[in-house]
Amino acid sequence: MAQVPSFETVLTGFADGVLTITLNRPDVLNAVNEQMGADLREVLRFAERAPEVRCLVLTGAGRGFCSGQDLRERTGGEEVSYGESLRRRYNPIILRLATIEKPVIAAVNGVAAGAGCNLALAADLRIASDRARFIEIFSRIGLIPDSGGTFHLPRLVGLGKAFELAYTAGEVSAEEALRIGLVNRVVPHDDLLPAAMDLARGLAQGPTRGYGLTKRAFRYALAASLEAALEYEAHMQEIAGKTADHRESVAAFFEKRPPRYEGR
Ligand code: T3D
Repeated sequence: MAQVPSFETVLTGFADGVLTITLNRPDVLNAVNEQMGADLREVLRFAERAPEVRCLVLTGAGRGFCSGQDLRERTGGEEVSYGESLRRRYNPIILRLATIEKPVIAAVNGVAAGAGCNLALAADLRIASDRARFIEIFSRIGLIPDSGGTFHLPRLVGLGKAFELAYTAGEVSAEEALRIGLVNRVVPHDDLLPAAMDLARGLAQGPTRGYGLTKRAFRYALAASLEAALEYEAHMQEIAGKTADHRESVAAFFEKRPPRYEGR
């Protein structure tokens, strides 16, 4: 595959079809500054285009996952348009995570706050360390949940809980996150990356074209009527039915052997 590019604020690793993206500003709990926003947009663009990348793992260096917008960039006294900042920096990242036709796993190693929390919520799956904490912290600074928070949070935990988390900006422990459906799994801290990589490697060896179509169909159905969702399923299944992976899995079933998926 083409060389994985290197970045100033984001570390990358590639093995077994899995691209690992590590936010790397540990001194500020991986707060997102201008550079990190650009690096994240770039690495996700690369991941989308590289066919060898069949699954993504997003995690943080040090004791934080991501503490959201770097507030030091907001203390200079100059007028900043938050709307413009979201449209230019954050929204493209959230949209790419949500639409890239490859599984995305957030391996949440520590505190995830503000846009950092909502970055994790935009992933398809979340595995949390038992040291993870989730904070929809925006109301502590008089803001509203952004970076997809208004979309993903109520869908994951229900509207009532979403209001509670947004109004109180309360901390959700890993254990509570599991209970309310904010994460898929909690593991002991030292097992986080091995567990995330195990899951990611398994997915990367799976029928990833079908996973991508599943993701499109789920995303479409979130904002559709039943009738429209059924029609979209038929459309996606038409495509899935023509994949090499589908043919291979049917052949493998009758030959009583494990299938070998190629993601096409
Ligand atoms: O602006 C726009 O473009 C609009 C978009 C907004 C999106 C957003 O994300 S708004 C929300 C911004 N984020 C926050 O408000 C979170 C701020 N951080 C905190 O409240 C706390 O740090 C945490 C609750 C996340 C963790 O607390 P704790 O006690 O575990 O760690 P700490 O000691 O507060 O932080 C450790 C260091 O990281 C500390 O630096 P120091 O004192 O060791 O030099 C702290 O200042 C720094 N840090 C943490 N978060 C940020 C940060 N520095 C800059 N920006 C941060 N977001």
